[in-house]
Amino acid sequence: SRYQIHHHSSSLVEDELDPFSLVADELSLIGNKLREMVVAEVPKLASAAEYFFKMGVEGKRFRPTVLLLMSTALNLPITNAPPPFELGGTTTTDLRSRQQRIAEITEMIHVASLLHDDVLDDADTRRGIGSLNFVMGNKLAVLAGDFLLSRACVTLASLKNTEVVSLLAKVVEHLVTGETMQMTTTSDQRCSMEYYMEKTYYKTASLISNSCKAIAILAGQTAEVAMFAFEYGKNLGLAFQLIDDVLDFTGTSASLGKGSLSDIRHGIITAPILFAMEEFPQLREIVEEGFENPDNVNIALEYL
Ligand code: GRG
Repeated sequence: SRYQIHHHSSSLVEDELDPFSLVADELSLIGNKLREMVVAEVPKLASAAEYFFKMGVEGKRFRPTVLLLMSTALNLPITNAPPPFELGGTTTTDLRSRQQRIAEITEMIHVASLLHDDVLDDADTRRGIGSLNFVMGNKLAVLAGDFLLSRACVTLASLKNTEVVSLLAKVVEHLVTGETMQMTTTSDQRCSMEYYMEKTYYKTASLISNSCKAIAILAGQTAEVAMFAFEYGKNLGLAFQLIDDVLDFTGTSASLGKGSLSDIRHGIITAPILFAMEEFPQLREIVEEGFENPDNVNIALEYL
């Protein structure tokens, strides 16, 4: 809901370039496929696994959107003609459907990481509803995340491309690495922009960059083009997390689908604080004292 689709925009140009509406039909196919992919035999596991794939709580689908657009860009032969901004082109349906599988796998890995993240953070809200751990307990939330990862792996293996398998398998390690870096920091690390950017690559950008690269590999593009796709996804992912971190300070519960100020209250130092610290070195003392004391949250906010 933070990136609303404006179906009734008055400007034709805006409509044509709205990335979400360009792939809206295909995104709904992916939504259906995801619901099929998460069907489990054991009823309790089934209801846990399908929790965030139901209509209305499917999130922004940012990653699948980017990946479908990446497919459109990379499956077309390079000509001097302007990009048609249309799906299909010379793309074979077989290639396109293999790339749709990447979009589904990526979204499934993403949701699995959200389920585990909410357990680690003891979060009570996600996407505007009770988090799965809050509604069904930590144990089922962990198991549902594991289940989604397994289903993602099976689909990944079915693509029979070992390079793509290792790229996305590595991403899971990166998610774990980023999360571990976030929860085990020295005071110097917490105040370092370099550490923040490295953590952000692992936590957020790696999934987007490596899945973009996977799209390029399936398209049969050269290693150089695959690297450009990776770089594009990496920068987009870093930008996405920077915006997410700003929104944590500026957003409302309604726009965020969870409470605001959750990072700082958990003692997680993000870009807005790091930038403010460059301008106001005295803020570092507050950061070092920590944010268990809510007064310190308010004092830090004064500097933003
Ligand atoms: C089990 C794969 C796995 C990982 C375990 C917990 C963990 C390690 C990693 C957590 C990584 C994490 C939560 C990163 C944050 C990524 C992020 C920007 C989430 C918000 O994404 P949006 O805004 O969410 O795209 P929606 O709800 O729209 O899908």
